[in-house]
Amino acid sequence: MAGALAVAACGPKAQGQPVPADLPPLKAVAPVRVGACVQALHLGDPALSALLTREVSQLTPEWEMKMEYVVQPDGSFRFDAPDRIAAFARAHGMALLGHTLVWYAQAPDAFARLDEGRISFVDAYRNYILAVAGRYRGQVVGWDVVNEAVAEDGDGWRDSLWSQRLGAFEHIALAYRTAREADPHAALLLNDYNLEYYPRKRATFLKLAERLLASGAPLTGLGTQMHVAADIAPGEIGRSIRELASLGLPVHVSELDVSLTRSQNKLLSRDELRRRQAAVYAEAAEALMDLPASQRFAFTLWGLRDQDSWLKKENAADAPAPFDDAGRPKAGAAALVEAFRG
Ligand code: 9MR
Repeated sequence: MAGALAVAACGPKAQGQPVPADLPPLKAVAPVRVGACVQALHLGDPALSALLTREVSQLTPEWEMKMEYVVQPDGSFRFDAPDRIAAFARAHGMALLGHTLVWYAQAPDAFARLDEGRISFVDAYRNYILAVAGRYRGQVVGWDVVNEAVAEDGDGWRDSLWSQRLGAFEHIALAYRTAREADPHAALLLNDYNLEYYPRKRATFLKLAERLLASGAPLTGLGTQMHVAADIAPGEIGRSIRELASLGLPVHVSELDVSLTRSQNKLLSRDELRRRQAAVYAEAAEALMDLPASQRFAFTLWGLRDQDSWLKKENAADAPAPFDDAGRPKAGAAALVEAFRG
């Protein structure tokens, strides 16, 4: 009844949809860590840092812990921005998720033009992982060790500088072994996207995880990014999460956002897409909540506010996040609260 009254006494209408005025923080109702990505640059925005502090219990650096930031043109490393994110997390009692050590999409020139007379490629690769995972040892709950390893059509693994120089499977296994060497306690995750859209990609992703485990590589969890569109068929997210959980490893909903403008179904009105967007947020949370507690790693949103989302930079008409530009909860945030409460 209290819930019904709260809904009746609606606060400001966020993006046209009524949201309870007294919506509790996500982290207060979720039985898992709730995360968000963040850029060091944005931590200076007091409205954002207040929203993060109120809503989430885990942070993922959106890009400043990747090679594109850490590796400088001369091959040296810089950590000022990721250190600021780590300090913010620590100061606010939040967990920190390292993202990401090895990504096919990022192969800095410093690696490509390595003088192997001075250092072998394999040593440079290991040194990088040891330096980064070692620096944040004891500060991170885990790492997305290898990001997006599986080909989009599910036909094997992605080609990259790393696979070419170190071997398609070997560079992946080596990344896990080296990350474990650097940090004995961090969760070591394999992270990928479109797993809910492409069953073949999901199957290859699971096979890769199985092969890593069989080889003795210390893989301890699976991340499913979930950059989805609001018109995704109901049930697909739940099916994907259940299948991913079949290996028995913890599952991380690692980068969830729900695009309006990427929807393929052009017959759906903007209002209908917003309604579906809230339902998709709920389905993702419910699917994770349906797993045994030991298999729920965390639930991470790739941007709390619309204005911070990479999708909005791609298409200004998008509004993929659970909070609007001003940080007011949208129907998606209300749906998450309901779903977390069970
Ligand atoms: O949202 C991130 C964007 O700000 C960065 O410019 C980009 C490249 O580093 O990465 C985006 O995040 C990606 C994530 O790291 C991996 N999965 C897909 C995400 C969206 O592209």
